[in-house]
Amino acid sequence: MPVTVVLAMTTGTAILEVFYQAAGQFVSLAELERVLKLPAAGVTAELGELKELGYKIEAHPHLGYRLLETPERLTADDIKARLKTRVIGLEILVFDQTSSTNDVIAHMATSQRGEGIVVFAESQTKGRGRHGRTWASPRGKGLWFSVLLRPKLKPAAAARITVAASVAVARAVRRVSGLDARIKWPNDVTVSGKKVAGVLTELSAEKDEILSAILGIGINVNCRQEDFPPDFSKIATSLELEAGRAFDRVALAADALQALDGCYEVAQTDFDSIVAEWARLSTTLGKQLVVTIGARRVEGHAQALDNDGALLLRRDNGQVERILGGDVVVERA
Ligand code: BT5
Repeated sequence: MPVTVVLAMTTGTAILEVFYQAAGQFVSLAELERVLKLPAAGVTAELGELKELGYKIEAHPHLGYRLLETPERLTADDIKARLKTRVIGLEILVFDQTSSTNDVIAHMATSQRGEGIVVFAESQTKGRGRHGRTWASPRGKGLWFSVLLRPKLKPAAAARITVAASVAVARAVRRVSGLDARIKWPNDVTVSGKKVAGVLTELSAEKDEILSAILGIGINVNCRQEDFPPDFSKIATSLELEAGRAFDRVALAADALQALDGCYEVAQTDFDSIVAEWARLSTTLGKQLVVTIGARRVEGHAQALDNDGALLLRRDNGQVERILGGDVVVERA
């Protein structure tokens, strides 16, 4: 039986939640005392801690307090304060540095821990992509995180998770930045044809059951060209490079987790609607593709995604091939 642990909200989360709900307006000391269940001295001590973390809070003798500015720093309290999710992000951890956030979650997955825990890292020393490729994770410039999932899906349908996550990331990037984020099958989110985010789903399955799915997501937020290896200029980009301005990573993290929470649920119950959104955002669908799967090369027309999240490729001889994973080498109209 999976165990779900519902954690109590920390005071930091609660106080920020009050400020976000107030949307820039003043909140009285009495209201803060009531919500936080703390005496005035306790409230001011909490406010002092937030200020030390870089939050700019204005104090007014009659009106109370209001939040003016948040720091450029990922904290679990702040991300949680902005979330209203069902599963994802019930517990959030932020590490300064780790090998790979997928490894941290893999370690947790072996226990009976319930799904939804999210681990972020400001930097990864061994960030990875698929097939052992390296994922560049410059410190403080992006969102590098992993989520523990225990989907009620057959292992054969695990690709649904990657599809749902790509849709969620594209949706969040579009909403927060206004950029025209698209999805390149199977796991890239792109802007202007360059990769702005990648998804890595790692599965642990037994017989016909998924024990855990570790969903790793990397989003290049405020990376500059010099933060990437030199050979990335043609393949990789970031929200800042595309929009010409920096973005609030905490806001994007919360938006991405919120979108993920919705897409993850729908992926298990009504995958067709995820596929419909994927199709609207896809750069792959309807194109003539060359896909490499290990040493194999398959050429054909990208027709659709099936119910398991596999790509249906119609070859020149009319045969339709189901493809799970692989790399698209060329996309032609
Ligand atoms: C991916 O693999 O796109 C999956 C990336 C998942 C990264 C997250 S970060 C949090 C979690 N922890 C991890 O260790 N991983 C996950 P793939 O499709 O194989 O693409 C890898 C290729 O993308 C590399 O070979 C590079 O060419 C390119 N690449 C590497 N770093 C990049 C970056 N930051 N932005 C854009 N492209 C990158």
